Order: sequence, then structure tokens, then C-alpha cells
Amino acid sequence: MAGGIKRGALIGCGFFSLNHLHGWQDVRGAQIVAVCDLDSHKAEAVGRDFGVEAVFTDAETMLAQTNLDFVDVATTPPSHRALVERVCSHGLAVICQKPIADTYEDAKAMVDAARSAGVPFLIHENFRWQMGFVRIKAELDAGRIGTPRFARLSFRHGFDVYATQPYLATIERFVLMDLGIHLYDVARHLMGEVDHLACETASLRPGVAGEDSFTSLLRHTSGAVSLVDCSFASTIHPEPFPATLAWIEGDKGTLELTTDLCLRIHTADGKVAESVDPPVPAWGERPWHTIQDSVIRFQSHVVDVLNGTADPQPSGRDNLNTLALTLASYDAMQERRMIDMAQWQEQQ
Ligand code: NAD
Ligand code: 89V
Repeated sequence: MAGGIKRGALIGCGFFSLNHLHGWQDVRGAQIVAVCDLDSHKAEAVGRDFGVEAVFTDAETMLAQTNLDFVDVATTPPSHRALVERVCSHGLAVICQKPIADTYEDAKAMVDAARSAGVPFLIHENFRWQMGFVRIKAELDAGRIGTPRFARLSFRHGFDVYATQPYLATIERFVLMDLGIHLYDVARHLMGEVDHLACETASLRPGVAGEDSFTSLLRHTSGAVSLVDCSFASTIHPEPFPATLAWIEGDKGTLELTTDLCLRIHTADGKVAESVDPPVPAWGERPWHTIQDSVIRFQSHVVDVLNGTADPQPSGRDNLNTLALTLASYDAMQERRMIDMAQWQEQQ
């Protein structure tokens, strides 16, 4: 696959897929040459709007009839395993949106299918690709604050996410699977793997079936501790959605990411600050622009992986550990206990 324009297909032409498609148009080295959705109206509309002539309503037909290098799965989790396994059976690289799957069993099967097929398997998990977290990771790796020993990741808002993602109001397992999974990936990415986890959830907004807030405590294998909290039912002005507040303390300083997209670096030399508010893509809009910018960054990374010049960030295999934290959080809440993550994963 080295070099040349990578030919891709997108499966799932719904709300967020438009960001994928715009992102692929911005990325050098890849082109979407086919789209597929069970809903022919959605597939045809996306084909028309993005100039993709090959439009399908059945994934297998598309895979059989189209010369591809990779497939970008942008559907919701119930379809992820079947689609990823099917793409792997065609020997194609595959990217799958988060959550990778609703169960650990399905996720492990997906990872096994990609390994057996010998194909790259990435998860479209873009929070770690947001400008603020890219900068924080760089400062941590450079030792700017020494050894990290405490972190707080907080995502609290009152934005109407249900207008564009109505399914979020109907799923029994909601905010941990939708947003907690992002924050747990960032926590692992910045602070390392997790030894033990505790979690409390709450359902705050009437009419939302699942939990819409949670508070978690993570003990990392390094000995560091993270607090991860989230609410989709908060009243905050100005509305901070979709910004994550981050606070990371090391033995030599502190990294602070504010909800108005400023990175502050506190050390013995004082405090320096920089904006990590990315430009709004020509096709984008506030407040989604930080996520839209991260889509471009992530998809540019995918091309590097397809060209063999980068390792997947994150891979499906790596994302198993993020899914484990997410699913174990429900067990921690139900059983009111700290979860030993090694034991939890052995028992799956
Ligand atoms: P959506 O329901 O708007 O779109 C999903 C589309 O997939 C639908 O049009 C549906 O018809 C299609 N589909 C389902 N099964 C299919 C199959 N087997 N073959 C072909 N098409 C199929 O959902 P959405 O809001 O776009 O979310 C999609 C995924 O993206 C979710 O997993 C969500 O968590 C994720 N998401 C990620 C981000 C982010 O990256 N930050 C943001 C929003 C949503
Ligand atoms: O980014 C996402 O996964 C979106 C939202 C920001 C609403 O959680 O679903």
C-alpha cells in the first residue's frame, strides 16, 4: 500500500459522517471513492454532496465491486462488529468509530479478525487528537512538568446534543459509552494504564433513558490518580461544549487546559499561556470546530499508518483497554466497589 492515493469507502452516512467526509477531502493522500448506507436517501445525498459516484446500500456489494485500500466505518456500535469483520475478510485496512463495540466480546472479536487478516485496525477516537491534548501530550513527553501524579478531566455542559444525535436520549448505557470513553482514552494516553477504578453515575435530565453524568476515580499503574467527571445536564455560561477542562500536576509543574481553549503551563519559572483554539475549518462551525479539527488530524494520521510511517493511534487492540474502563465503570456503579482492571479483563 506504500505511497499513492489511498482509495477509501465510508459506511454510515449519518450525522457525524459529514465531518469524516469533509476531513477526507482535506487530507492529502486519501480519497473516498464509495459510500454506503442502509438508508438509500442518505447514501445518495452524501454521494451527491461529496461527488462520490459509487453509492451503495449494502456493504458486501460495495466491497465486492469496488477497488479499495481502506474502509471507514462511521455507523453506531450495534453494526460495528459485523462490518469490521466483513471488511477484514476482504483484506482491507479498517477504521471504526467509537465506541468500538457495546461488549468486550465483540471488541475482542474485531481485534482478532484484523489480526488474522493482517490488516491495520484503527479506532476513530479523536479526543486525543484535539489540539489541546496534542500539546499536553508533547509537554508531558518533554518532561515539562516532571512525573505526572494527578489529573482531572472534566466535560460538563448543557448543550442540546440530542437534536443531531437523537439516539443518545434512548440508549440505556449513555454518557459513559458516548463521552466517558473519550475521556478514558485521553486519561490512558496522558497518564498511562489503569490499575483500579471507581465510578458513580446519575441520571439528571428527565426524558434521557441512560445515565447522563458520572464521576470516576482512576488509580494508574504509575501510582498517579485521575478524576474523570462528566455531565450533559449542567448550566454553565458561556456554554463550554464540547471543551474538556484538564488539569495535570507533576512534581515539577502543572498543565491546565481551560474550557475557553487556553493551555497554561505552570512551573517554578512562572506561568505561560497559549491558545489551543484551532481554526474553524472552511466546512466547519463553532462549537464543533475543535472536534472537526481533530478529525482532520486523526485522518491525516490514518494516511501515515496506511503508508507505513506511523503506528495506529489508537489501534483497535489499544482501544480494548479504553472500552474495558468504560464497561467496568458500570460494574463499579452497580456493585458499589473499586474494580481491579487486570482481574476484570481476565474475566472477560
Ligand atoms: P447516525 O445514526 O446519525 O448515523 C449512522 C448511520 O449508519 C445511519 O445513517 C445508519 O443508517 C447507518 N448504518 C447503520 N448500520 C449500517 C450498516 N450495517 N450498513 C450501512 N449503514 C449503516 O449516527 P452518528 O451520530 O453519525 O454516530 C455514528 C458514530 O459516530 C457513533 O458511534 C457515535 O458515537 C460516533 N460519533 C463520534 C463523534 C466523534 O468522533 N467525536 C461525534 C459524534 C458521533
Ligand atoms: O464526540 C462525540 O462522541 C459526541 C459527543 C460530543 C456528543 O459526545 O457523541
